[in-house]
Amino acid sequence: EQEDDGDLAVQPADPEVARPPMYKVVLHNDDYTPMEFVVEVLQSFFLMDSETAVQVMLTVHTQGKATCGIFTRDIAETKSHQVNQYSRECQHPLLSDIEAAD
Ligand code: TYC
Repeated sequence: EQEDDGDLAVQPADPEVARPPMYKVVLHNDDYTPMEFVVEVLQSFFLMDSETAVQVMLTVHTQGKATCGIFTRDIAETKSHQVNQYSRECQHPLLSDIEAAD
């Protein structure tokens, strides 16, 4: 008699099945947060070197917003919340949010 492994026991080879939806953490410009504070936030929460952090900060300053990193939804939400909470604690109006990357 033939043994039936069943289709459910086999993981599909399609890589789309294993890839979770990704989210960008987006930083927004404002008129009051000091540039040095934004650079510090980018270095500490997104592990950027100082040159990259200055570049991203200047992109936000001139374009209005920029992506700080791309993560799974839970990580993106946590990073954005941490940035907003730390900025509020330091009494700066700096804000981030998340956007679907795809
Ligand atoms: N526009 C701010 C200033 O001139 C600097 C700034 C950059 C603020 C990036 C927020 O996400 C930001 N001091």
